[in-house]
Amino acid sequence: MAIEYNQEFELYGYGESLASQTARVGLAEKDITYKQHRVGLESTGEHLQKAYKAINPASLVPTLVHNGQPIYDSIKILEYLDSLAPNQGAKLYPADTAKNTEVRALVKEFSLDEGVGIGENFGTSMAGLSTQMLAYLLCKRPLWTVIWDYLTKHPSRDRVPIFILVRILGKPPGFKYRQFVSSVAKGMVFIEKKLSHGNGFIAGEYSAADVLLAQLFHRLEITAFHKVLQSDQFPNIKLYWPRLQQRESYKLGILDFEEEEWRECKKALYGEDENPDIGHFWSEVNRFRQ
Ligand SMILES: N[C@@H](CCC(=O)N[C@@H](CS)C(=O)NCC(=O)O)C(=O)O
Repeated sequence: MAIEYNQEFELYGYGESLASQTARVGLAEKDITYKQHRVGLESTGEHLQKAYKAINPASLVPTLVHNGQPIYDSIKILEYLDSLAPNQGAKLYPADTAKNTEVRALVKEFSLDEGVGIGENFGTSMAGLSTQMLAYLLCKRPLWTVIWDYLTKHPSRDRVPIFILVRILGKPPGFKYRQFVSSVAKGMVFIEKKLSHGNGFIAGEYSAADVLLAQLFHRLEITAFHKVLQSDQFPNIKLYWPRLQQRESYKLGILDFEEEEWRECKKALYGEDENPDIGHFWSEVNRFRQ
C-alpha cells in the first residue's frame, strides 16, 4: 500500500509517545532528515480516525513512510534504518554476532513489545508507569466519546479495556500501578548491574538498546521518578544518563517534540514533587537487590 508523500522520509508520531521517540532518536542517530506529522493520541483520539487508519490500520504510532512505503513498529524502523544506511551515523546493531544477539535481547526487554503483556518487560512497565498521565489526558474527552471511540475503532482488544478503565476511574488502579512500579524497580536494578562493565553504553558501544533507554529514562523524569536517575543508589546509571542526554539525538528526538499537554499534565499531577509511589519503588529496589 503506497502512501502519499512529498519527502523521502516522513514520520507519523506523537511527541511524548515512547515508540515515536524511539523512531525519532533512531532517525537522528542515523543523520536522516524527515518530515514529522503529529498524530494526537489520548486527548483527541486522532489515531483512531479514518485518516490515520489509512496510514496505519493498527492505529498505533509511529509509522515511518519511506518513499511512500510504510514501516510499522519502532524497532522495525530502527532495524530498517540501520540496514539502509549501515555506514551513516551511529551503528545501532553491531556486526559482531555475539554483540548483536546481546543488543537484540536488550532491545526486546526495553521495547513496547506487543508479544508481552503490559508490565512484563521493562519497556511495557514504563508504559504502565505512564498510565497516570494517560488517564489525565483521556479525561480531557467526555466519557462516552472515549468509550465509543475505543470500543468501535481501536483494533487492540487487549488495550481497549485498560483505556476505558483508566478513563472511568480517572487514574490507574493503585494495586496495578504499584505492580508497574515494582517491575520498573526490577529493571533499574538489572540496568545498574549491567552497566558495571564500566563502558560508556549499555552493551559497551552505543547501540539500539541505548536509543530505547534514552526515552525510558526521560519518561522516569516525566512521571516524577527523576531523583532515581541522580541517586547514589545507582552510581552507574547516574553517570550513564547524562551521557545519553548529551547526545544530539536526545534533543532532536525527544526534547524538541515535548508536548504542551504533557507539561500541563505533569504539573497538575505531581507539581515539583516526587511520584507518590517513590517509597514503594525504593523498597522494591532493596528487595530485588537481595
Ligand atoms: N510495538 C509498537 C508499539 C507502538 C505503540 O504502542 N505506540 C503507542 C504510543 S507509544 C500508541 O500508539 N498508543 C496508542 C493506543 O494504543 O491507543 C512500536 O514499538 O512501535
